[in-house]
Amino acid sequence: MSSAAHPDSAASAVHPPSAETIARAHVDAAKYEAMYKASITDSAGFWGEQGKRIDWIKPYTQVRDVDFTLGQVKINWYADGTLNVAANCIDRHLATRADQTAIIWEPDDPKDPAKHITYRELHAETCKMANVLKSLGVKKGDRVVIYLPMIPEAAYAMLACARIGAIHSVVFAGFSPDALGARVNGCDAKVVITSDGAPRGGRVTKLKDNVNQALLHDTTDVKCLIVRRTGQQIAFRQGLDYWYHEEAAKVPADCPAEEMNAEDPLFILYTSGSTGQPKGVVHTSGGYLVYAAMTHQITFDYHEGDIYWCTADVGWVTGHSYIVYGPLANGATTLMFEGVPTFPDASRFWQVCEKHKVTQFYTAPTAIRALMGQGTEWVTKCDLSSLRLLGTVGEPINPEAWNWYDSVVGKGKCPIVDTWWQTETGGHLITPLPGAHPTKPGAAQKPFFGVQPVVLEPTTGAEIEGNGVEGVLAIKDSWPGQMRTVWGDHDRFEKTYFSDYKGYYFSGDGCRRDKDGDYWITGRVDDVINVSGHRMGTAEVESALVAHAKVAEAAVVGYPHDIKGQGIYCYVTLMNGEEPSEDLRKELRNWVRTEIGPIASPDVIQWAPGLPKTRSGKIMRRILRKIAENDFGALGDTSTLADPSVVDDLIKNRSE
Ligand code: 6R9
Repeated sequence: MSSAAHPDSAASAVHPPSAETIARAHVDAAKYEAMYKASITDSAGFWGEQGKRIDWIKPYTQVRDVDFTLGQVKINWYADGTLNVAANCIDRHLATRADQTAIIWEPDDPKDPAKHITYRELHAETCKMANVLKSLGVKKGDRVVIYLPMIPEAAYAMLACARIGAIHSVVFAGFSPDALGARVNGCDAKVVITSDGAPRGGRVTKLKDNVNQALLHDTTDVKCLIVRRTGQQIAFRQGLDYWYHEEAAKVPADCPAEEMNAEDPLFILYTSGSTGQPKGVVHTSGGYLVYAAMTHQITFDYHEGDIYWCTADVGWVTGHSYIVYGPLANGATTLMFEGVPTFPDASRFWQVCEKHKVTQFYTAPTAIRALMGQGTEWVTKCDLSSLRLLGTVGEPINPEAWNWYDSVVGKGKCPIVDTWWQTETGGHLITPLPGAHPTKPGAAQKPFFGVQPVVLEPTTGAEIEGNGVEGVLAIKDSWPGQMRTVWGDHDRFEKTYFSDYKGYYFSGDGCRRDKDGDYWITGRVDDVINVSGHRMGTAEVESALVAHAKVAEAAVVGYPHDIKGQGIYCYVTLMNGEEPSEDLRKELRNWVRTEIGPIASPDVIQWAPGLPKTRSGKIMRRILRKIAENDFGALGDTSTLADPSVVDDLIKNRSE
């Protein structure tokens, strides 16, 4: 992949919004300036007003109570208010839009019929799911793991938890049994909701088998609720397993919505960091919903009657905020897609846009690059005249992909919002707003309301003022969608995000601020890699590799990959007496796939007789990254290495 354009290069052409876009937009340039200023100078006043976009059972009187000081970090928004998130996403729309479609479900196989679920039906289905969970003993505050394909039941399950005050933790259906088991244990879940199988791209993953394997050594009697999707055979655990359709038939289609405090956890979502195992990011109810709803409306310029489609999976935060919570809080019609962009062929996305007359389309650069490589005919043969706005998320977008998206998909008429945010941030933090900002290919551009990005000098942590500067990206003050803690480990929360740069939330990303004050995200500056928009800690892949009996040591780095953005490059040192071979390479690749999941599949495994280490034994990843990038001229200082000759060996073996 060519990296994001340098802000001063010719590729950074400016695309001003059209008069039509400006006229329709909720926010134009002048309004952005005024609102942004107000959001910073009077944060409590601004968010106090914005909080009213959702319904409260007991209105809040306190807006914010925030401290970013290491050792006493606390983040509270609307703390004395009470509400129910599911009631906000469903019940409050019933008076005005009960018969409007809430969810359009498009199945994996285009030959199967799509489903249109109205708000009235969403209410009944969510209530049934809520009552079934209750019948299995789930109470307010209990954790429920959701391990489902992209089927409507995934949304029902999330909303059902919210309705009864249970905390959901959605695990992407592509994760392995081990990864699932770790997450079930990590949050001490009472119930896992899954399906018999998950069809994707014409192939079926045996989800229930994975759950059985994940729970093999479980002694806490985790129950499992199984949605029938494929009809395949499954192994039932007597006394612990329940078919959803059988249980749902026994319960009423109405269930009261629990009164929740604004700061009660809504969900836990595990995400990768630079050290250790994935951490459970905790989002709470009130602030998260206000922020998801507001960003969904303004960034995507959502209006009544729009058909909005975000292609993410609910296993990631993008699916939480921009398939389920944001759109439904706004009473929107949100499209849920079970399949993949290239099945049955590379026209699938565009056919779905045509079929359902999609107005806003939100996807990841990796998908754009993959489809771009297939040629334009797949796009041009579809009628995309309904499209009004395009969005991207997950990784920096290279200008070639941006320009293709703009001209071939958007026909030069759709503004592109390149939204920078993270699992931790709950919603967009830096993004152009369609009617307010001329866009630049590859730039995430402007802070959303209330967001104060700063560029820090990486070593000293000093704020770098002015424009035309580069450093690491941190945020100065809180916003309502910010994560509150790491599940069960507030210390880790503080250490991870507030200890490197005192007084700031540190994002882990690098960035530039160009001459116009626009932000360009340059990618992670820690040991997190971004493979096809999926976040992965190199430490996770390393610990999977060293768990193999023949592996003595492993070091993993990212390297530029044309389609995936970054690929996974593994240096592996074998145990004494073990011989490298193609078979072993295959075996290790499969091993990592089973330990973590197919998304963690190594792209390159290089045999490394030794790894470059400092005298204190620290692996010098900087050098390994350069070798993986084939950039041998810029290895930097290798004199502190315990044995500098290992570097020559690695370079020699690089092309093998
Ligand atoms: C929402 C999401 C977060 C990391 C983040 C950054 C990268 C996301 C981006 C982007 C450049 C964008 N990232 N959006 N980089 N431009 N528009 O992706 O959350 O899975 O937690 O990943 O993704 O590196 O730090 P998450």
